[in-house]
Amino acid sequence: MSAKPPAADPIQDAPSVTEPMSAAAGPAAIAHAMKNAQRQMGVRRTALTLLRVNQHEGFDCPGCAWPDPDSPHAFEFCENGAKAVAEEATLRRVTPAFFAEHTVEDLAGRSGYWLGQQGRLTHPMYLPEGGDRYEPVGWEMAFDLIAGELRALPDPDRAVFYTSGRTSNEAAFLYQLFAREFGTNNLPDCSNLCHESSGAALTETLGVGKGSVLLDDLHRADLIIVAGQNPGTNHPRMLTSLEKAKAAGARIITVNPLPEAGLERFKNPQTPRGLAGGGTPLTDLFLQIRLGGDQALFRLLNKLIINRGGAVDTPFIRRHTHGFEAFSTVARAADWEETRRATGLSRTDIERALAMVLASRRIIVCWAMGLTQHKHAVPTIKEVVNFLLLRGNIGRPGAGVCPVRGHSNVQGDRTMGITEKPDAAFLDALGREFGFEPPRDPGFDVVESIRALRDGAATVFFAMGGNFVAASPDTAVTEDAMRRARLTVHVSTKLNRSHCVTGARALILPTLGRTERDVQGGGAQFVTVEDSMGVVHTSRGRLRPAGPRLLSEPAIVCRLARRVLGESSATPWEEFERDYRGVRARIARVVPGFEAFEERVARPGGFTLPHAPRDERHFPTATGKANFTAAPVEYPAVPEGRLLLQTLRSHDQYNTTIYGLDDRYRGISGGRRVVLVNPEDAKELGFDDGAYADLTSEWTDGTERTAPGFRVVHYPTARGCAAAYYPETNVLVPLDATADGSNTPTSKSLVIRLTPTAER
Ligand SMILES: Nc1nc2c(c(=O)[nH]1)N[C@H]1C(S)=C(S)[C@@H](COP(=O)(O)OP(=O)(O)OC[C@H]3O[C@@H](n4cnc5c(=O)[nH]c(N)nc54)[C@H](O)[C@@H]3O)O[C@H]1N2
Ligand SMILES: Nc1nc2c(c(=O)[nH]1)N[C@H]1C(S)=C(S)[C@@H](COP(=O)(O)OP(=O)(O)OC[C@H]3O[C@@H](n4cnc5c(=O)[nH]c(N)nc54)[C@H](O)[C@@H]3O)O[C@H]1N2
Ligand SMILES: [Mo]
Repeated sequence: MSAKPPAADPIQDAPSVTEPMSAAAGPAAIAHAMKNAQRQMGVRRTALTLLRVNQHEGFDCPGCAWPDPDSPHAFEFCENGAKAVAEEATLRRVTPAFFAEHTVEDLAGRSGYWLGQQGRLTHPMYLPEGGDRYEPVGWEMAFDLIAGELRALPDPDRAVFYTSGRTSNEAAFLYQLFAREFGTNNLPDCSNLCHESSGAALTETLGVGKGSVLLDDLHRADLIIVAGQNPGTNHPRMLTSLEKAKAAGARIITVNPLPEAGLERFKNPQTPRGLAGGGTPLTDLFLQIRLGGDQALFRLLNKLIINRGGAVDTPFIRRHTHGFEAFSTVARAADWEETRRATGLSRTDIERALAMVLASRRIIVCWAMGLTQHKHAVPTIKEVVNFLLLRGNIGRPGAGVCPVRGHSNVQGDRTMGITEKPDAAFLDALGREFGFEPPRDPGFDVVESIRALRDGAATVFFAMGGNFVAASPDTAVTEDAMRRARLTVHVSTKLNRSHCVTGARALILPTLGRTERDVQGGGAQFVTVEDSMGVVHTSRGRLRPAGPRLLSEPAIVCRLARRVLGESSATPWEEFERDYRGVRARIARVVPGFEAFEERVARPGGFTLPHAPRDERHFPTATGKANFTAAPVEYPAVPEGRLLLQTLRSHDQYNTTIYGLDDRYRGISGGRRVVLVNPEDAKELGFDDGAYADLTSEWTDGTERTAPGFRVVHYPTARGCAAAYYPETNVLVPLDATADGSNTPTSKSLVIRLTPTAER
């Protein structure tokens, strides 16, 4: 199988390469943010908008899910937050005239970058069966079309309702309610591609699938381990917290195959020292691990802790945990030689890490996609939990698990019931509140949805945000599956690839973004979101909407629900659309932790959801205790002459949204088709820096997938490992290559070989 990049891409991909940087942010970051924002929004709008980001009376940054401090700076944003805002608040528009000019085939030949640069969607658009381009359509007609298709289905499970993580709590709650009243739990979401492994591991071991630390804990920790995360690019405001933690005496261990600039040194643009000086060094110990070696690393550390007399917290283990004996038996079998093979780390490195662990009473482990997107992601995260449990680091101030979420409300969407595997208690409460019998069978996750579309088991695809075909694995398979649908519908702010690879008929429904005013019959509305640490707060946009025809996400769901469900639904959809307070009143009655929602969310900074392990060392697991687990150690096997490839983000993108062609901290500019390879490996394989290679992934079932034409960059990554950007490399990820226990695509461990690119 091979997939060509879009053919007629007018953007020249010609990467040039300099030395990677060793510090993040600083004045250059502000300058970049401003330049980019002014290009999209002009000077006045830039100033007005950026001042409102993450303020108590402002809107929640549509960038990442990192929490806001109690008293935000006047400029509580970062370079990449500013880019996310500019991308949405841009003055450019994609109008019906644009669609009249461009056929769908033409659009399908453009790069994702080009599509995104065209601006905000302004009109509902319809692609009729057999048509070659989208045409404007009225909202009522659009809802009729969708209702017609949905009602004609022989079974509600033939429809799939995807969600991306920017959707507010209110919209998410309404959306899942609509899907379930319609009769299906087919509610896949971007979590399936993201932190699903964290949720699975934490639910089994601690009883709650979320992080157990608050911002304050980070500032009180003795030791923070950041494993498999690049906060300098993806959660830049986290660097401020790490800096604060260091100032209070914390030490930081970074575990990563790549030396990432942000973790090396941080120049805080909010302090004089960060603006003028060399910044703060963050990482005290850098463990340059091989891709997929983390479980082995933590297992050996666990053995060494157990063997060290008095190092484990015996009273905590006795009182609060289960399975310690079985775990310690297995852990004792860990050995140095296997750990070295799995991790590539030296004994000295690991002994240094151990000494830092033993010297620390309060330890936090932070992680993101570097741990979640592997075949053995779930056991890896469970091993991190074992590590923390051994020394009582759960439910103690300054300690705990900190999975750092991606999308700004991806955690809240789950809390609101966006999941294909709802628990019975949630369904009971929902059914009781709205007087219907919710479906009980589990629905499709992302990978299962693709299979269902491919096999004809699902024929209608509806997306609340996101860019499903570009974010999903196995691009050729996914696109082919999408083309088999009867109808594809996208509620979107910006044009993307998923609008160009459609079912027989397709709709684009333009919606308001976070930055925009949302006025309904009941007056000006706000929405709420939940950050990565379980803090729920309001978000209020102030800008005039990108066009008069845009509807908010809650309004779209309410109108669609009325049209599809008709008399059969007793839910007051019209009232919900008029005034979101009505929605919040229902959330308060259905979702635990949201009692007195309206009142508590009105307080500056909002409120923190309860978290039993954190708050009271109560573990709502099957055993009623925190569970040690004893999975066998795994790590990827890489045959001779092959490399292990991770697919990651550049500094100039938000997932499938490409802001620009530079990856400043890594020294790459003007192009994205690059593959970073350790210089020793590159030499052994016969690739000079600057040579061009095709990347071919080799999957266990014998199939191969190729992405052609990548510039080889000699880069200081761990031996045997390589890195290239997503989504260009999604063609290489087999649909069936997923994590055990979470079904998340293994985007961080693909066995590949390089072959010289024949012609360019
Ligand atoms: N500006 C910006 N912000 C974003 C996003 C964005 O695209 N742009 N995306 C958002 C989303 S949805 C998410 S989920 C997060 C993603 O945030 P990250 O997880 O930081 O994103 P990635 O670029 O995938 O980076 C993965 C990191 O893990 C390391 N890594 C890879 N494999 C391994 C491994 O096996 N072991 C270890 N120890 N390290 C490994 C990589 O070298 C890299 O540093 O960011 C969110 N924030
Ligand atoms: N190979 C590989 N694949 C990956 C990953 C990886 O690391 N490697 N990471 C995975 C991860 S962590 C994630 S989270 C997924 C991301 O998958 P998605 O969430 O599906 O993708 P995004 O690129 O974030 O979606 C961008 C689109 O969302 C729309 N949008 C933006 N804001 C709004 C809004 O407020 N409302 C609505 N309705 N629409 C909006 C815009 O039209 C924009 O084009 O990708 C996954 N795919
Ligand atoms: Mo994500």
